[in-house]
Amino acid sequence: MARFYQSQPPSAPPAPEGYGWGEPYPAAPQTNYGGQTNYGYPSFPPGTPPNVVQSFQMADRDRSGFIDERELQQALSNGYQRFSLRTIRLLMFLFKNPMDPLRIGPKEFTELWSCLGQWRGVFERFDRDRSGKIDATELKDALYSLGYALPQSVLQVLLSRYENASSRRVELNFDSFVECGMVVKGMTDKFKEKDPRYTGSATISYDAFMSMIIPFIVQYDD
Ligand SMILES: [Ca+2]
Repeated sequence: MARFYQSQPPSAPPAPEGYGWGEPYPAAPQTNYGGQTNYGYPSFPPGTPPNVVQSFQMADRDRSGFIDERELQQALSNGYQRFSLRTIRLLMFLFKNPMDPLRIGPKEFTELWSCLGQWRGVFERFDRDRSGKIDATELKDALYSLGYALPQSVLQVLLSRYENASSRRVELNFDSFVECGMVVKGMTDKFKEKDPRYTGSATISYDAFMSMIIPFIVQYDD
């Protein structure tokens, strides 16, 4: 039986933890923000790069220590990349604090930022023709490098979302690439919960299946 994902990426290890996407960050932050409170904020994880702290604080206009989807969109757009609200909602859904599904705090924001940095690294590594976009072949290779061996038929369905009438060749900008990546990662992670030994198959009840998939589709299709 074909395995659609692997427990370990076959090649191309992910970018280092804490990579600040959009621009390089100093190898050793000059100030340790971990444990510090600014404006009564919940703490950032130790070693959080200063630009991550700054982006969060700039977006959190009401100084609540949490940011909502609009503020997250602003925080991530402070660089050069604007994310669609659709991608933002998907990111919120995947990185949410279980206690507060509509807002994220410093811890979730830092994890999200680090994850985006890794996906930015993958995007740039697999944009082999340097077009600034990821085509179908580049997407397939990129996902494979991360351990997601998707069947061609599934890839086609995934990409069909980004087709438009004027161009038959689908190319993804970073926003759409992240959206695709989060869908694949998020749904694979859900499946892995039911397949802890990574056999590639799982037995799942109807109720569990629906509970697993429906919240995801609602977010993604919003
Ligand atoms: Ca390309």
